[in-house]
Amino acid sequence: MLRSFGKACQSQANQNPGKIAEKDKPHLTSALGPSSNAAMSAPFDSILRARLYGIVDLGYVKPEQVVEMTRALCEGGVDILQLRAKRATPAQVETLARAMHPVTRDLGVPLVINDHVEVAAAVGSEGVHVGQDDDSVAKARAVVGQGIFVGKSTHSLAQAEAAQVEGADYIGFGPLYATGTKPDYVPIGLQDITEVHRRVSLPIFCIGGVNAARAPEIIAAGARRVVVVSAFLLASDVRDEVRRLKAMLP
Ligand code: TZP
Ligand code: MG
Repeated sequence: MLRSFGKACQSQANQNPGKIAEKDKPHLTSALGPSSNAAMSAPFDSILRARLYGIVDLGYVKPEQVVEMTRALCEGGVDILQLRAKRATPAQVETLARAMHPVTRDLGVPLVINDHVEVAAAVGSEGVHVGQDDDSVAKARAVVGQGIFVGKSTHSLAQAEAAQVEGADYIGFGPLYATGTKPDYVPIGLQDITEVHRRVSLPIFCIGGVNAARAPEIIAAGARRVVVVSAFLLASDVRDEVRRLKAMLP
């Protein structure tokens, strides 16, 4: 059955910015101020429903395998799919995105472009994802417009709160464990997962070293949504692995 990308005003976003402790208040401010966040950056239906986020990472997948991997991940049941190609040029990312998009669209899975906001705008992907060192959420949104959701990587409670104030539609939170997919980052462990859900009302996707063996402890620590990269891309049967992990999520 096809899933839709329907967009709806959501009621969860930033209902209580006062929850943020004074001492932890981020230095980032959106042009419109934190209180306008909920009205201006309502996340989309598809993100609110999403539990399992896959990434086609060109560190693991050859360009000629991208379309088949996209199909396998989507048919297995990922709810969102990102294209991440750290060493590719914008033109190469755009070519890959244009190859993936008909597949993701047919299967009702929102496509997110990592880093390249201009590519997301050109291709008309459903989302774009920025990191701490990339464009701000406001700048990304200025490029892609209001119709494309903007996600942000966060690596601490303070960054997660800042991303919410900044107007992100969802956040990644991690890496939970050390991972070869993002080797330069210190793992943050599981101990802040419950607290980040208390402080941040956006959809939170826990990321970094997530696999089926670890899923029970990650879920027990409070995670409701996860991102899985290498455990899917290196699986002998990608569809089966996606189904297996999805069945474990709450
Ligand atoms: N951001 C934080 S960890 C990570 C990213 C992109 C990589 C996660 O990959 P894996 O293979 O699931 O550990
Ligand atoms: Mg980035």
